[in-house]
Amino acid sequence: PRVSLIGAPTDVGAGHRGARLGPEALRIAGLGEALAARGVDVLDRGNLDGPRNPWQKPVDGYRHLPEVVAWNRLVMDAVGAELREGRMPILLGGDHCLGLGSITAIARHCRETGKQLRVLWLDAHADFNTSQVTPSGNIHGMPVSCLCGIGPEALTTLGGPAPAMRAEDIRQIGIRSVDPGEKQLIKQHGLDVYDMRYIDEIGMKRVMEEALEGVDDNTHLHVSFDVDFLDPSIAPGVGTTVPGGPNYREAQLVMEMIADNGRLASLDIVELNPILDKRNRTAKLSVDLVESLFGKSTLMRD
Ligand code: DIR
Ligand code: MN
Ligand code: MN
Ligand code: MN
Repeated sequence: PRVSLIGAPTDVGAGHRGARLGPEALRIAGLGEALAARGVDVLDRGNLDGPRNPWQKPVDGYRHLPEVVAWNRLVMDAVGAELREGRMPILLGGDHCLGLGSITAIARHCRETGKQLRVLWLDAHADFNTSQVTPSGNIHGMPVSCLCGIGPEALTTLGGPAPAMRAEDIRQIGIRSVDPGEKQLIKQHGLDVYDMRYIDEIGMKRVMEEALEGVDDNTHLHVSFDVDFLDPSIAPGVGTTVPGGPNYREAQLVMEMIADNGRLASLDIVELNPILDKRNRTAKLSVDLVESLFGKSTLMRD
């Protein structure tokens, strides 16, 4: 495959500063080199340049809405440009509000090319809040609702008429922190959530089989990887750790099964906060997982 790395160094959607350093942390951990070593044609497009983080309180339930809109426009355009060139975009965040711009571009590309969309949202959080129910005003807790057409018009219509995506196009995996109002919205909109309890009960292998069901040659598979998906004992370098996440092997299995499926067409790596990390270990683990996502495995398998 031909891959383009797009850095989006911002934390305007988050409640902690530091995710703006994510792109450099991933580069320093060797992301580009690891992909090249797997035979991937890698182009590093450098970083997008959006507004600085003004670090203000929420207004009407949204923190930094104009800045979030500006960053997401940049991301949408950059991701869209790679897709039109037939390259696989890897978005290096930045906080998870950027999933909105990334997936808006991807969903539009799917409409233009007649592909079915499947999004795997790997996260501790459902990111399905609205301004009415958010406990924080942080827009990184809202990209999924915005993609489904629920949210401020500036975000829901980023790429044309809302919704950018249907609730049935997404599968959420690893979820273990959902806010009270968010819980109701998830039920109401029928989101497919594989929470940690479900993973404990049926195991990661069956969860991934279910999440990938129907992903065929006519499907664009997008992975939105919030690094706080991982258990904090192995991935401390994120702003909002939640205990009880997938362990090292469960996370590897997720990536290996996506690789085996063979339809990965775009990826976000978000919420990495190297300020909170030790010796860049969370970025290194992320690179390790991306290697599996691109087909690295212990043995030759058939
Ligand atoms: C919480 C935390 N649900 C909120 N969200 C996220 O503020 O909306 N943390 N996405 O990473
Ligand atoms: Mn394409
Ligand atoms: Mn998230
Ligand atoms: Mn999260």
